[in-house]
Amino acid sequence: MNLNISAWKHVFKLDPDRSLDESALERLCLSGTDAIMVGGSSGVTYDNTVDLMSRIRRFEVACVQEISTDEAVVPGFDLYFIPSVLNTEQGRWITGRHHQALKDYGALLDWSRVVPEGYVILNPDSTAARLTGAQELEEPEDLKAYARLADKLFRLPVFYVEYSGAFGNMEWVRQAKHVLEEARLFYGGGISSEEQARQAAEAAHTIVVGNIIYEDLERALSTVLK
Ligand code: 1GP
Repeated sequence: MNLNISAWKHVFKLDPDRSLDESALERLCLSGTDAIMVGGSSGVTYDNTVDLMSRIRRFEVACVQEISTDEAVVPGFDLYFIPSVLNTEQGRWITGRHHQALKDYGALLDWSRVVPEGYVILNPDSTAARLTGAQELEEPEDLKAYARLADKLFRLPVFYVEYSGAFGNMEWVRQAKHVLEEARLFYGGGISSEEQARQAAEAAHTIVVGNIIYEDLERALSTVLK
């Protein structure tokens, strides 16, 4: 198991609100991916998260939670990724909900397991964009500015470019990666073939594959590049 996120090239993101049979889960966990991330934008509960975590735990692969609601934080994951949305004016998605969660549980957290993420949500039709009021960017310079904001101003270890549900503009992603000095660029959104995985892997540090798992498992597995 590799918990050094700087070495991660590929992550499968599983949604606790969607069903996956045992053989599919086994193939994903044994695929050679660097980590299984558990999280989603809607329908995530404590119960469905515990259930999925315990099934993934039977395998050696790193198993991490991406927290979208503090009601579904489950002990026992290897790492906890905590997103803050950078391209919204709605403060609750930047620091508001985080503040409330830390007020309640801050003293109990194992900070060595926490990975803060700076999120930029670029597909306006995605659930995450609608939920958080993500603002559209006009040009790659906007994304580069957010990359610097995450890397240099806030010193976040992960800059996450999220196109959830659509394959994004890899030239924008590439340009954003080039301005990062410390942070790692995670790219997720619409990767549904080996070819797209190659393009995204060339533009980003780490690629995240979600939806296609539930649509075409073979194609999802082909995104783990050998
Ligand atoms: C979603 O970035 C991930 O949070 C992956 O996107 O579901 O479109 O693969 P897809």
